[in-house]
Amino acid sequence: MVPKCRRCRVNGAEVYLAHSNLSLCPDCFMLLTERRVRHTIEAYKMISRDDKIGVAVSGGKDSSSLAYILNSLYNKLDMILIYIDLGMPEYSKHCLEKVEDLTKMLGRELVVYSLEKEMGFTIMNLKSTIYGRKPCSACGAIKRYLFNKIAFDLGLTKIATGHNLDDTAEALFNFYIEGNVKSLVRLKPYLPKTHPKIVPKIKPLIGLTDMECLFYAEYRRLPIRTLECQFSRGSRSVRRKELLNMIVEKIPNFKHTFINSHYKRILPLLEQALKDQGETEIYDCPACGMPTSLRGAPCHFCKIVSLAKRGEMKRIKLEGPQ
Ligand code: Q46
Ligand code: ZN
Repeated sequence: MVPKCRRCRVNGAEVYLAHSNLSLCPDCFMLLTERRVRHTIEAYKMISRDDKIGVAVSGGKDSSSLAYILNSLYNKLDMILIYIDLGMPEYSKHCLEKVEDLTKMLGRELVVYSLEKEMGFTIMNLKSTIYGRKPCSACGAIKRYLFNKIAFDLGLTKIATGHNLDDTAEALFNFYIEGNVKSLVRLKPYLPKTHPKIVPKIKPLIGLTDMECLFYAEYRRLPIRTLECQFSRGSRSVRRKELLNMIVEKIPNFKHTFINSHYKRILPLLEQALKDQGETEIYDCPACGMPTSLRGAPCHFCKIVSLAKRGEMKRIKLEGPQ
């Protein structure tokens, strides 16, 4: 017999949330998911009435759910969608179609930035220049830089990204293993303005798992991509997520506890330690004028662009928050 939803006690439960031992029907699941996002936004004071928000969308389940939830929770909010076309054959076009459908569904404006048209190269060009390696760290650095630059040029006050609990647990896990304290400190649910050209970043989905975002997008019938980026399979981040999921099978609330302890207990200590060491300085890139943690040297984005244009991609260390 199908168990009843623990919330309404009327409908049959379809979703089981192991971390809270809760079985829910689709309606109650969607309602609870939206409430949890609102709670995250309020807890971290992510949004204020006069904000102009740019939602970074990719056609995936997370950013589509994010745009939909923000649109329904704050329908008076000044909000646009931003999509970066990375120029990957088939995949980028497919994602853009989904993003355009979502934009129509929400009745919002969409800004599309084409890497090829604006910069003269695509992620495929990078691929051919990184000997045998996936272009993901360069791709991530490009997207972080461009979302910030586009939002800054458009005069937006915040950028909302669809990073969820699984993404965050995976990234924290990686930075802990690497001992990468600077990146650990920058990986926050709400990254405030630390330089006049840095647009604050918010992650309203940080309390939702991959599975919750997927179910939400499916129950709401959001247009989401059905293709995966050719470089995502078997990547290190995917393998780290699989590893964490194996732990969750034994300890269902492991990721929630890991993230909560990090933000409540460890992050304040790390932030203080970096401040004491004077490691929080931000400089202007001599090539593009945008902010960088590198003193007197071109920022990571400018390095990638110049190497991509010269057709060589050396092993460069790319740091930074998601
Ligand atoms: S788009 Fe870019 Fe991802 Fe593709 S190349 Fe890697 S980072 S996998 S989110
Ligand atoms: Zn630069």
